[in-house]
Amino acid sequence: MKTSRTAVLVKPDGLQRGLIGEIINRFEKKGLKLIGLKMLIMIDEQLSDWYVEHKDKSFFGELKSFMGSMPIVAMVWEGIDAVPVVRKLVGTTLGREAEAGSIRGDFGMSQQFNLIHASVNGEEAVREIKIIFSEDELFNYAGVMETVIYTDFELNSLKK
Ligand code: FUP
Repeated sequence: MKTSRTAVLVKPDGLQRGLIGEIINRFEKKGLKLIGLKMLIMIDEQLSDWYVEHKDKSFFGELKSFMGSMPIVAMVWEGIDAVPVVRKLVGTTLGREAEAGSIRGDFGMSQQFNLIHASVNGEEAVREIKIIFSEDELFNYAGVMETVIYTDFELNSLKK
């Protein structure tokens, strides 16, 4: 068991669809802890960095211009296994095929307009968080609900 941080973006379509509150609500209710939150328009340099793994793909330019066309809401969530937990809540890339109950499965139909981004693994999360947040924009605070979200055993294993 390991606590981890993961980066989430509510994309321009998620903003326009009025899903910011719904998305935050789902993560909060799951028991994840919000440690960073920011609204911004990502600049081209940030987007080229963010999507570097797709730089040779045909959709790269279109994806970047879509993502930079409007403000997005960036968040950092923390919890035990936060990266895979959040990926599961988000659902698979193509909205039409995403699992019912997931964010993309419940609210999306498209591949590019898939509402939300979530880090794919721990390394990517660290890399992505740095693109948008400085260390002093991330908050370390005691979550009073943690003792009912996790058992003592789980909480103690985090301290080891
Ligand atoms: P995901 O990790 O589920 O966000 O998806 P990917 O890393 O595979 O894709 C990154 C983004 O590129 C997705 F949000 C949607 C977009 N995309 C397209 O626009 N067209 C494609 O053919 C594939 C992905």
